[in-house]
Amino acid sequence: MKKAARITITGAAGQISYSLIFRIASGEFLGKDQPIILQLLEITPGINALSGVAIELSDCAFPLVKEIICTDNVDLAFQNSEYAFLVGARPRGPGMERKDLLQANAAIFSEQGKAINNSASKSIKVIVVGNPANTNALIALKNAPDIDPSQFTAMTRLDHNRAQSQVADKTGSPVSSVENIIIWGNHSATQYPDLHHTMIGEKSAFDMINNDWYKNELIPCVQQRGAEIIKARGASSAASAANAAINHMRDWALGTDNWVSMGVLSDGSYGVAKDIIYSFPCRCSNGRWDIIQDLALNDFSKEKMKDSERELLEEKEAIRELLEWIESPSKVSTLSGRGDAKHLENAWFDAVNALLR
Ligand code: NAX
Repeated sequence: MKKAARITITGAAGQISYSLIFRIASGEFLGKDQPIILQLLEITPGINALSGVAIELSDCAFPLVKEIICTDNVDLAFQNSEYAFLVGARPRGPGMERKDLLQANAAIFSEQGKAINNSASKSIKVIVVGNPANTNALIALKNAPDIDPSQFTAMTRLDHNRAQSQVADKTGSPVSSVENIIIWGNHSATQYPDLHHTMIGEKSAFDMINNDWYKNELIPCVQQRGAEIIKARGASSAASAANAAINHMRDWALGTDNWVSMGVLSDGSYGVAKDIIYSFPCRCSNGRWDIIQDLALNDFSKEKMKDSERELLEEKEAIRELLEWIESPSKVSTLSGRGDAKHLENAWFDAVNALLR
């Protein structure tokens, strides 16, 4: 019998998790022979609802589930964790601008990044689902200096799957025959679904679709798909988001021959600014991802990729003070003339609170 793998899921009483947890528990993530321990995190007001999820999990009698930990303690949730699905996030409230949302989430993902650094396995693999996912992932990784930054990723796989499915429908092809889809950039309306390298069986996608459909229907459809679901369902995408999170983590952990889109820390590939979490085409093997290199880009693609890069740089600017604080907290202590740990911690919370105001 294999040793049980520890899997953390945050926002565990929310709607995405309600689909995600049960599929992970049934073995769809790591396989039917891999026992697991579920470490489920909620905020304190969500703990009661989470206990209901735990009861249902127990009632499923999943053979692979060895233990279920339900907690509002961040360190406990990440204790020795090997895989983390960061789903919980602060939703946009009435009158909240994107900047407010970024800053509110910065506080959450800073705390979780620190807990991962202090408590998790050093080989942990992290996917950030909670929005704004790319910038939340950046904040988490900056708060975890002892963990390799490549172990923090953001989810754009749902966008990738949406594009793949649309192309299959349009061309009447099996979805599995549509390969080499790319989502570049941010998980937002500036993301760029790129079909220029997409193959359908032996054919290039552009032999079967026309440019007009691609530019005027496919791209806006994928960019706006979340809003379309909210309008139809009265709630945001949940089952498809959970499915994409499993696809992303399974391919990363177990490997795949397919191209997959993942938000990862930019190393400057394709001229994208370094040090933002940007979605690139990746290949996964041996538990790591690599950006697929040397793809030709036309002017249309370059322009769309820049638009999304610009938005991510703006998001980064909105949380710049927090990032500067993380990178050189000593400046804060020097300025305030207070150097001990408690004062540093207080200064951190002051900085977060100042930004939240
Ligand atoms: P829900 O509001 O149903 O659930 C979120 C849960 O997170 C709640 O139970 C809440 O109590 C909990 N939570 C909030 N702050 C927390 C914290 N600090 N620690 C632990 N738990 C916390 O939202 P749901 O529909 O599940 O969506 C979750 C997130 O996924 C949202 O931010 C949403 O925008 C994002 N999405 C991201 C997608 C992507 O492709 N990257 C697509 C789907 C989804 O829109």
